[in-house]
Amino acid sequence: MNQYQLRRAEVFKVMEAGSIAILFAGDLIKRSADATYPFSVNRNFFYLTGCDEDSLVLILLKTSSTQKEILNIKDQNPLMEKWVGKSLKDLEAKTISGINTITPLSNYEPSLGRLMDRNGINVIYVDTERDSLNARVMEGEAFGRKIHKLYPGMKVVNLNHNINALRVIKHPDEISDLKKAIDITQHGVENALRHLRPGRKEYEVVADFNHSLALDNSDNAFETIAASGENACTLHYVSNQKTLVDGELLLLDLGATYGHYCADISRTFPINGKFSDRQKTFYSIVLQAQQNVFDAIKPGVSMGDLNNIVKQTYSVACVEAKIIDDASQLDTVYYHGVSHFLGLDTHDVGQMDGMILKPGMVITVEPGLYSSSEGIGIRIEDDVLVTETGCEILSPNILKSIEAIESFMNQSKD
Ligand SMILES: [Mn+2]
Repeated sequence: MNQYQLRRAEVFKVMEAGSIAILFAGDLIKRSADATYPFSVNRNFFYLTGCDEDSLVLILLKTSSTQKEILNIKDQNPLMEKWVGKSLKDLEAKTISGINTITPLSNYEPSLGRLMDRNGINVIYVDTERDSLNARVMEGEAFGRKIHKLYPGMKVVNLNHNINALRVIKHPDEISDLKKAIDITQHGVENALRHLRPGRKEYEVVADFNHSLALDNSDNAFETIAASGENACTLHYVSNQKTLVDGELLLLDLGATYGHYCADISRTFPINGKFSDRQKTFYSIVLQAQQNVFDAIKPGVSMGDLNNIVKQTYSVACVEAKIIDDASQLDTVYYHGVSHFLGLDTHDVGQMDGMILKPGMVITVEPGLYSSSEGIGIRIEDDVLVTETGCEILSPNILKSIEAIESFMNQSKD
């Protein structure tokens, strides 16, 4: 069985007999006139099928005696293919997903009605998420509402948290995709660094990163942050307009994707190629906090524990370095969490609250330290796999120590 088959088998375990689960790849979203935004597949759909095309619909049927999988793909349209290229074919869909029954989308609604009728279906599972009362209605939610209307009394259940829980534990194939995304990110960081010098603009650094990503046939996992000097104290600074000043630091928070898996890396570099003593002091404290977190990561530890380690490190070191007067001022120089899940989404799905680390989880470790009065903002972020006994750093080769950064920056200027 391939990975997608194994994942669907896990979803079947959650389903009651006499039920159907429906998942949607998502539709193209109109931009203007006949232009659409680039398609971005629903990640749970992708996780369960491996198929990456708009409009596809996955149906899982479970009765007391059988389990059936159906993938609905676009009706074949040779004329349309002359304009937009080939759509997913039967055999291709079958090979990728491991689903034997592939049917055209035009068949989906009539056949769904029949399936429900003939199999005594009384539960419909959808996958829908809503993080705000005013968020756009997604396909899964719209379908759930339609079922409520058409089949009074039918139970509609949301599978979203069940699928998210599966996604939290990564398979070795997923780790391998993440490592590729991280390698591409490393190329991009090094290209940006080769061209980094005072007088250039923050957005030019972003352009150098993006140029490298494009050559690696990759894309941004999220909007790149290139924040120099005091801008780095704004956590999600993305306007990237400032001119790089000699003597200031540049904070980069960026990531490439591979097969939809996201890298998420932060590095902080001296714009002129050399850290000042004060910058070194800040940098070393953040590096130490990150190392202390790495040392603590193992199954059974909570994300809250990890953040406390950063705070403990800082509450001594930052007072000693006179960055703050006493530990009570800590939240003026450190004001975010140290970790989040990483995977098909940059801020990957999974319940964070009270989460206890387990082998196979992938998290970021990203302590930061920000003093706007000193014009210094630093964040160092690596991606980490939780193992049986500790952790594996997935991004060990991206320039990080003061010596490595300075030596790279002073050799490779062109
Ligand atoms: Mn991050």
